[in-house]
Amino acid sequence: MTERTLVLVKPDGVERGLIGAIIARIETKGYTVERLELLRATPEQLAAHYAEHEGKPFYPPLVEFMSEGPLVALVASGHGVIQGFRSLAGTTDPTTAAPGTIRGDLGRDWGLNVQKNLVHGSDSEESAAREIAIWFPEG
Ligand code: RTP
Ligand code: MG
Repeated sequence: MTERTLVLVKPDGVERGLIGAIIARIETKGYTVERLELLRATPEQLAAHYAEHEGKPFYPPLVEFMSEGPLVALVASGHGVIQGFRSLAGTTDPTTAAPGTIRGDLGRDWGLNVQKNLVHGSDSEESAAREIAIWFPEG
């Protein structure tokens, strides 16, 4: 069965005009974009999406950052896309994310108390199913 993952181009990526560059990396890797929407996250969506991080010091600034402008939610598909997109995205901190990755090539430290790191990708099949339902509730 073809795997699906939930990708977010976070508000920093939209603001910097990197939607196209990020989607191009997904497509040139060979994955298929199945759903795509530019939207403003609701507090309910962010609380559900980041439930695992509630209570951590970076949670309040993270939710604030994710609310500050529109983001792109998309579903990408292909064999191995969950791990494949995480690999394309690079590690969480853009300062040290490997060159060649989205975060490593396009991101950096902006001196803020949250890591503005351009993208999110689901980290497991369970997360992907849960997160796709949050951002594409109509199915
Ligand atoms: P994501 O969930 O967004 O794909 O990123 P991730 O798995 O690499 O990182 P995770 O640990 O799940 O953290 C979620 C997001 O929170 C922000 N963060 N900031 N110490 C910090 O400043 C800090 N730690 C995490 C990042 O935006 C991270 O992507
Ligand atoms: Mg994560």
